[in-house]
Amino acid sequence: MQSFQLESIAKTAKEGARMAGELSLKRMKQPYEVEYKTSASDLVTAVDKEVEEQLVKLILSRFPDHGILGEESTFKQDPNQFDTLWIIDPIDGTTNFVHQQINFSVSISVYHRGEAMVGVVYDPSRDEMFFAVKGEGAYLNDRKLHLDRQVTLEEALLCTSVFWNKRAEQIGIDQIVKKLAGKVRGMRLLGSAALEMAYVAAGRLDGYVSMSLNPWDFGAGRLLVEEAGGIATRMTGEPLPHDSKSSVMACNPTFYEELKQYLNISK
Ligand code: 2AM
Ligand code: CA
Ligand code: CA
Ligand code: CA
Repeated sequence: MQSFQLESIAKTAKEGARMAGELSLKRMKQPYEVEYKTSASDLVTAVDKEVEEQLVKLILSRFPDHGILGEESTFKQDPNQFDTLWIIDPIDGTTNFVHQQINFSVSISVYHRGEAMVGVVYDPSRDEMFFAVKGEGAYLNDRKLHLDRQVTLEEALLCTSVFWNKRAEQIGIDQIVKKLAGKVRGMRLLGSAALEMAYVAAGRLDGYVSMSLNPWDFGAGRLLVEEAGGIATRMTGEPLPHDSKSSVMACNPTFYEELKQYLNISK
């Protein structure tokens, strides 16, 4: 990827995240439709769809030959046929958007031939822009992020999501998380995977673990964590994919190996 293009892609990603976040905040104050996707605990709103449509429009107006993989499937072509792929989640934390009206985010990442180049997570409620470019570091607004503090697992504040279902019981991860909760300083569950990973990059959380997330949940967060000096992989230690579901562990490097010993059970 040419540096000129990387720069304009990064600029558009940031601009798109701000536009999407501001639109969500505005729509949140008006009535909107809420639907069940697969169950009462899996919501989608008219705002998720509208925001994704606006993002797709912006991206294609500037980069008509790029592909887009979005949670709400607004882009109609096969995303695998493009060298440059935008992976977007218009509202990460839809349940929080509906109930709490805070703690949701927009997540945008750009991959070139399978490699993460740009990652943006924007929290419109707090006006916090988490931003990373491959090889150029991670930022929260204008502040550069560095995970240079030594943290042991006993001192760590960990975060998890979507563990409490039948599949979790079958794999046994509910018991593993319970055991981990007894070991670490504290456990949190915020409800936006993208924001939780951004918080790991910013040192507000020391680690994040989850089963079976989609690339739009972790695509941006993983680059933020990596560029801040942390590690983000599958629970097996394998690299995170950009085109399929995966478990995720993202943390301060000090206790990565120790945490992996607890989690090394499944993809
Ligand atoms: P979403 O709000 O974009 O759907 C919630 O704990 C986190 O997990 C959010 O990042 C949420 O993203 C994601 N998630 C993915 N699939 C989910 C599901 N079936 N139910 C609830 N959250 C899900
Ligand atoms: Ca969803
Ligand atoms: Ca999501
Ligand atoms: Ca979403």
